Amino acid sequence: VGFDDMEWWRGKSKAPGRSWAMEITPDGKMSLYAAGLRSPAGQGLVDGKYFYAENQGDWVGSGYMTILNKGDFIGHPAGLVWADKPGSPVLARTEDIYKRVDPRFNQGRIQDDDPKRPYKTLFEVAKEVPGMKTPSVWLPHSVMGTSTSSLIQIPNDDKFGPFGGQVLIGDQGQSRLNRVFLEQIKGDYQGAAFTFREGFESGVLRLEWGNDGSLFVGQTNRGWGSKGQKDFGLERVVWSQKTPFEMKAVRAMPDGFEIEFTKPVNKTAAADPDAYTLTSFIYKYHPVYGSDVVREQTLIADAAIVSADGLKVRLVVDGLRENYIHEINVGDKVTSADSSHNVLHPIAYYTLKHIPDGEKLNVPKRKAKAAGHDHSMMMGSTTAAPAKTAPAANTSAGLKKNQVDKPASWTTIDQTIVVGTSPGLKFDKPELTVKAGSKVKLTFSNTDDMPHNFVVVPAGQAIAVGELAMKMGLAGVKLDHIPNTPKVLFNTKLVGPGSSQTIYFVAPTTPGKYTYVCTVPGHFYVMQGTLIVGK
Ligand SMILES: [Cu+2]
Repeated sequence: VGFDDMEWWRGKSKAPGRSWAMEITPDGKMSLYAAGLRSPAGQGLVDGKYFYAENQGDWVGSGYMTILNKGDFIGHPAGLVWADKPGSPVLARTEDIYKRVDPRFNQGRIQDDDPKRPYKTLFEVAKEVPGMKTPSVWLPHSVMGTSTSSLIQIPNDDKFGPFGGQVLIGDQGQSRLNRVFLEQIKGDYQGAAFTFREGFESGVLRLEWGNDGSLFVGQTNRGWGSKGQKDFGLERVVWSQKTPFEMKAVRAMPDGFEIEFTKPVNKTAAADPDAYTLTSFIYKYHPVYGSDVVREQTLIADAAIVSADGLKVRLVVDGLRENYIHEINVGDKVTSADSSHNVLHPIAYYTLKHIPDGEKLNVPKRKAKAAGHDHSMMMGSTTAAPAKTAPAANTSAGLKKNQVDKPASWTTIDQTIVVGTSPGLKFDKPELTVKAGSKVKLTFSNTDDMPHNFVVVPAGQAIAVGELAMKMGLAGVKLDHIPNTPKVLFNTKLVGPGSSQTIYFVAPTTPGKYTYVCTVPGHFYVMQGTLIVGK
């Protein structure tokens, strides 16, 4: 789609075929192929079929990759103005969408700021509109990336390791590669997304195989910030010939999932259904930018049945929901057979468009896990060891870490600080100074084009806290990427572009250097500053 000055985030199609995929025959004839594309930055063939990759924005709750067949309408309605032109294979019409979702709500605002507003999901609207499709595999926003780019199929040989036939997909904003396993259920593609490799030097944009089976990764952050701080980059991914301990594939089953690992698991550890955490969720379908995660539900694994060779675990799961994304987290309890390794990337996101037919295993249902196994407790358990950090001044003063109201007992404020952002994952001030034990009012104002938070931690702990935030997976998005650890002294929430939040805190009573950091996955490596606590 195109953007203009009139509420720029509402994408428009002002030229014939804009927001469409076009088909061009070998003899040069071009025709309309499929509609509803918002901001594709990658396309390619997977097993000879046409797939493309989409970016989050208006009408698109999160990035994804999907098959696109002739006549499909995949969701962004701007291009439907051309749907009744001669030769159009698309049956959906603008009115089909606009009578179900008001295209003008939230006038003047880029994000939906009313959590009580009724909404529909993409799959609910798609069920009612002819030819409207939902994506094959969602790539959950801010967890698996922010700006989906190229996709490329791994050749079906052993030159690139154990993932032949699967798909690699780049992310520009988070400078990473994700991996997607696809399968066909009821004639439709769906599957699971995993993290493959992070830490590229700039924004990952273009992928191409070398003759030797290595992968060339072309990168830029021109016009759009990236976690990798270089303006451009060209790197090569070469298989080390060592097989990582990973989830190779996740397949849908009539009663759950089957996880295939690259190496045999420790059978005792992998047979414990409590070793797996499952959550399902989806996004809103609406004309404003992106979407919160909605309708989140925790699922119970009733059984985890390990195959004789130790390579597969059949997870019997209660409460699967068709059309929802299922987060499957194998955590750190499932280990390799010799218990030497945890799963390198323990979280999979499976887009369950269809639950396959077939026989279900006769497994008794288990009750909800007892307290101590829920999300927040699990995050807490990672820091259950006695904390070496001194208790936060805020805690001892009876304030919250995210104290947004001026404490009633405060008659004065000793210091008022405003800190902002600069492009390229930076705070606008590299250093702030406060007096030990003083009462501080701090406003974090985000003028960047992506969300950030402001978190104060002891010196040297920024990356450790960031890595804890990364392990939160989907819960991280809900909890503003703030892990439950005493290492977080005080913090703002996740502040969106153009927004701000003011917090109140009592500065640490121990003078010295502290660090403020944005704990958004990827940002925390570089987006840091020094808080000097003076006497
Ligand atoms: Cu940030």
